[in-house]
Amino acid sequence: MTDHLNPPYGRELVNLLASSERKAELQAASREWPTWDLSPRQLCDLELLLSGAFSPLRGYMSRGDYESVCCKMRLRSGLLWPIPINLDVTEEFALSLAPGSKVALRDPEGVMLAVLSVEEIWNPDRMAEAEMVYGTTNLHHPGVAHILEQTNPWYVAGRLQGIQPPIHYDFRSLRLTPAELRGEFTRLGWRRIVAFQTRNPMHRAHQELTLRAAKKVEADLLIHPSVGMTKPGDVEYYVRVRCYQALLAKFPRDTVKLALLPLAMRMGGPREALWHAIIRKNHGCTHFIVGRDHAGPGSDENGKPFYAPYAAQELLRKHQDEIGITMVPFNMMVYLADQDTYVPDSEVPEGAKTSNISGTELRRRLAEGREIPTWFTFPEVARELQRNYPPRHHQGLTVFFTGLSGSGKSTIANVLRVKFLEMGGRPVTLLDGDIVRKHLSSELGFSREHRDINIRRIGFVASEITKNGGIAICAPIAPYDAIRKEVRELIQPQGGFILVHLSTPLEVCESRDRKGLYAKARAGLIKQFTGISDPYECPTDAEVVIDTTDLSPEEAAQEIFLHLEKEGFIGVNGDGMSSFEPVSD
Ligand code: PPS
Repeated sequence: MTDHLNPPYGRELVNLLASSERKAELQAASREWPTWDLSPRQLCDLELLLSGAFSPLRGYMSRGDYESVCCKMRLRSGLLWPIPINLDVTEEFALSLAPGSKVALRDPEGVMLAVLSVEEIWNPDRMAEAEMVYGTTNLHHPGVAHILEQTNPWYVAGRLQGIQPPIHYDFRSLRLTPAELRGEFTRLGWRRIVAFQTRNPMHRAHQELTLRAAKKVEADLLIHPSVGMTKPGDVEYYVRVRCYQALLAKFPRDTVKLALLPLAMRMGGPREALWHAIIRKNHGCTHFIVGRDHAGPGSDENGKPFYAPYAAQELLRKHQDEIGITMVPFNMMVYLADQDTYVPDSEVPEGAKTSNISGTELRRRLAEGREIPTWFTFPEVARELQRNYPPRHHQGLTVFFTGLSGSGKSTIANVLRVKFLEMGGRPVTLLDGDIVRKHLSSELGFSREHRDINIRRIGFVASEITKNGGIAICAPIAPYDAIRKEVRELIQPQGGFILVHLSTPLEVCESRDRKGLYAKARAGLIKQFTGISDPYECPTDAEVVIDTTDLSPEEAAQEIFLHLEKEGFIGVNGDGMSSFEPVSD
């Protein structure tokens, strides 16, 4: 019995999972139906539809509901609902459907998760949707960018029958559906529950804020982080969850619970705050904390915030009674150094000195291996972040050479390899042009298409090495700018990426002609030879440019080393380990 808990939104907790007999029928019939492979965002939405976190929705919105939600924030029934929930598909797929069609919705492995009974198919005005839901069509808004750049152009409406929820192997004991969480609250004897939504690691300010909020309304606390898709660039949820787990010990016993919400956030500010509140009501919560700039997407290209800092609180204040959840509003918490305490910024005594560390500053400190003060975050949380965001000289790194044949790539790359080995600390792999062509790309020739495939393969291997903390030294000709940029995009998020352009002029390379290839190319014996009968696009984005005409390989390698040192990729003691040592467990 969970009757004493806050009732679901629309009074009934939706559960779209079909009975076992029905599932068997659906599975047998599904052979005839078209299949739609769900995107990561669609998987999140489906999971919350199936579990009833989006109660009272029973599927993807009809066109009427969608338009009403966009313009009036209400379903056609009049019920408040701020965010459209649709299945977006390609035009080709949409045109293969008709009302009455059934679609098998599958995960990336092909497992059928649900059956959609198609009711409507239409081509929405996504620009108008962005304007109405987010109040802007500016692509710097991640919600807008998603609608306009990643959402498919056709929407399909219809009811869902669930076969099984999306499969997760991580943090299973923390993944609780609304029904499971309600059951847990009942077991614990919790009635008044205040939920805290977050997409960031929690520091001392958040711990103070949530504790104060719980005390203020005499409620137990649910820490309910979004672990679906959040804002691009956020700390990945595996790390965050370990930070939250470390933080649990900082709360009074038996008054706090952690559960994960597979929500794909839209960064929709005020409207999203209403949505978050509805979802928490469905999980049985009575109260919901809304701080400064809730679900805020940040600022536009001119530094102007998309939403006013307390716009989300204003909107929820207006609608909280109608939703049936009480907002616990909070100002930003700041640290009063003199009193070693946190207070809301509205309660700072006049003239008092306050401190704060922004997300950007925190990332900078981590990248530089600097200390993170205990007034800002608990040491257990700091340790978790340091472990996962090591300073640059502990991160993986790719040094990517580009230049003509004979420009010195292989020789300098080899000097660099030996120097890194001498330094120790990170494993080193040399992906030299010739070696790669022997082992990884032996079937490829020198057409643009084949060269691009070759560079893409090198980039993939280097990105894996970089991700796993090693050093990849790549030394192909890589004559085309677009593919070099693609490789940079692939590797940069995994660690460091340094493009080194060996700009040694063609005449010098040709006069060296160590392999006799230029002579053959001039004689027409080798076709499509870079610099002679094939193009070389000089990079304009290289971090280091070296002309080796009058430089020894050691001197050239030293230039690269100096750059790596300046950028923090080599520790100050030059040993790759430097002054920073991760705090041992
Ligand atoms: S690419 O364009 O990046 O895929 O080229 P890469 O894999 O680095 O291979 C270049 C080496 O292959 C030899 N070789 C040629 N180079 C350029 N053009 C043509 N047509 C060609 N045919 C063979 C040459 O030895 C290159 O090695 P390096 O070390 O650059 O001299």
